[in-house]
Amino acid sequence: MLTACGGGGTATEDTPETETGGETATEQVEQKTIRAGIGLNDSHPQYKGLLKFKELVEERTDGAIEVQTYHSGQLGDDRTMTEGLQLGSQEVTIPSTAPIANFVPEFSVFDFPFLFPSEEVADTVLDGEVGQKFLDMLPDQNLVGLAYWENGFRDLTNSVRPVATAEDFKGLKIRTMENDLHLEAFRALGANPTPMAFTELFAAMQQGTVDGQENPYATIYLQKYHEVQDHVSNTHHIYSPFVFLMSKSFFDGLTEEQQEIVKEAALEAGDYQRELNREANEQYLADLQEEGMTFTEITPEAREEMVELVQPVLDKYAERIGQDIVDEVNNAIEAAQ
Ligand code: TF8
Repeated sequence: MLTACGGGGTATEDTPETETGGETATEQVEQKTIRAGIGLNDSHPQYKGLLKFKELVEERTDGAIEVQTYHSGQLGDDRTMTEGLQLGSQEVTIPSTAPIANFVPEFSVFDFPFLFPSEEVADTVLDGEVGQKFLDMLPDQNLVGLAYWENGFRDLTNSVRPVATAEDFKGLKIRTMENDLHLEAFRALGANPTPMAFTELFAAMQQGTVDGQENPYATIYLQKYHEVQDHVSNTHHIYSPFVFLMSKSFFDGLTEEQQEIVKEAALEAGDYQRELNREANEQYLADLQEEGMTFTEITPEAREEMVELVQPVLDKYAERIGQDIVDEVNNAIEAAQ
């Protein structure tokens, strides 16, 4: 276990450069740089969590690992940044599970609509054995999953009409993440969905290419979607986890101690990020209404109808992903309640 007093001790230099000329016997710690990119902007808890990770890693490695942070999709969208990890053009990104499913299809199970009943249950399942089982599938893709962070419960916005029931989804052009399950679920609800990278979303709403989108309140508010959207409903249709990903080749090149440090820092920064995220999601619904958006509450009956409409899609994906692993997730969810 790691102690929290990273900065104070002696620098542990267990990778001496043995081939450097030899005039000086000074051991040199190889300087490493983590280029970490995320999709959301610098006011979002995702970025605040990343800054915490930077602080912890730099302090605990005595600066031997530097963390450079990039927000707002400066390094690309979730998919291209994840590819960047595989190619070695960046070392860290924190995508939603939906785009990760394009690399490891099993991850789609976390995006089953109405799967997680609460954030607390999600924490227990993701931080437990089942969550680890999914992280263990990542190295095959040259990715290492260090921790689950939180994007959160997704809620629908649009610029056409208030949405109270499945009926109201009819014909709405909704941007979805680039994930087949999302696409099919929105079709089943009667919407007309289009997959699109997050980085293109604001302009698409502004230009009317899409009528709406779905993301947690924090994203809706902090990305200023209220400037181009009129209506918000608490559909809470999907709980989106984030996964803290590191390039596997980079991770393998770290010393064992450094691997422990980055892993522990990702977990600790994740706790902090989840806390900020929950506060933000609570606070920003009121702010969205203050900005002039109408808010529509989804009744339990209306939500039940949505659950029924998406069920065939879930059955199809459970078969595709493997009923066993889907059952395992469902059992863990039940046990956590
Ligand atoms: C989406 C996701 C994104 C995040 C972030 C950009 O709608 O919810 O907000 O994955 O990395 O694309």
